[in-house]
Amino acid sequence: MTTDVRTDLYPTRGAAEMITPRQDPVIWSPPGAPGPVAVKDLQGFERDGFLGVDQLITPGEVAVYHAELDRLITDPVVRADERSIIEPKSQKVRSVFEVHRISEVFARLVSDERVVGRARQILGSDVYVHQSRINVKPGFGASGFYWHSDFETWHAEDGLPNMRAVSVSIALTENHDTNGGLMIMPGSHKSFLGCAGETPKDNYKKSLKMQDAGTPSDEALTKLADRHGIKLFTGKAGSATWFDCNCMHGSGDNITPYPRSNVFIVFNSVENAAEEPFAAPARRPEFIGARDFAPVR
Ligand SMILES: O=C(O)CCC(=O)C(=O)O
Ligand SMILES: [Fe+2]
Repeated sequence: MTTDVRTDLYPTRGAAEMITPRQDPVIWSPPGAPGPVAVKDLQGFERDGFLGVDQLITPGEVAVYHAELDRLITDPVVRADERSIIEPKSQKVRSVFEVHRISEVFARLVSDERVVGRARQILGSDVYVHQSRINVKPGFGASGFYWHSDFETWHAEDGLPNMRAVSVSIALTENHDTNGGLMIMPGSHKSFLGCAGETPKDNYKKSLKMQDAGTPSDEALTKLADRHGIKLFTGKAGSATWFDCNCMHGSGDNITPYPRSNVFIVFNSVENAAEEPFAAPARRPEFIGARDFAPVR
């Protein structure tokens, strides 16, 4: 057995749940640094942990990306790939990971200045893609994502040392208030909820379908929700939500007939590259937690 001598700013997966105040900035670029995000929007992001953009991509572009999503989820080779996660009940494709690597169309989206430029501005450096995925959420019973902080997983299982990552969720179908849209607790990104319980081996195989290790208790979620409230994100196809890596967030099932399909891209600062996991027996596969830290150009 080896002893981990690194400083761990965010202890998690121990004997008991515990709260650590955030040790990192939310906005990493110096005040006044140029970029596509307006000053007041950066301030809102700092305060709330998220930023909504009404139209990040045009309706014409939505059509292109949506067609690519359809192509990927109906391709039997993609379905059989380990990058695809299948809903246990309906046997439909739930997510496809690493879409920026398996699809030129999504690769273009990642390096689009409207996308990567915002990530660079928030993180104050060059950035690489830690993870990308499409979340399909078809109608008639697709299951949701239980409450979690992405950073809790990325720290514990992928070894991201600091809170210096940001996600963008771009809607490829309309996000109604009924079809399982994203919910965030505003301001929850300022404290880190370390979860109780050791990480089992190959946890990701189960956690991608249903979270278990890394899941907050009912008591902690009640406290957080009482303190911060819960905001539901709705918007037309082409709208986007940027959110900090440590936001407490989740989404409900989609029992409507209307699919809620999004593309997610997670940017991490090149100065915050993944190390060894802080609280898991082994690294997750690279299609979930990248080890190629080449900056997006
Ligand atoms: O958009 C959703 O339903 C939430 C997805 C999510 O939290 C994730 O992919 O980490
Ligand atoms: Fe998440």
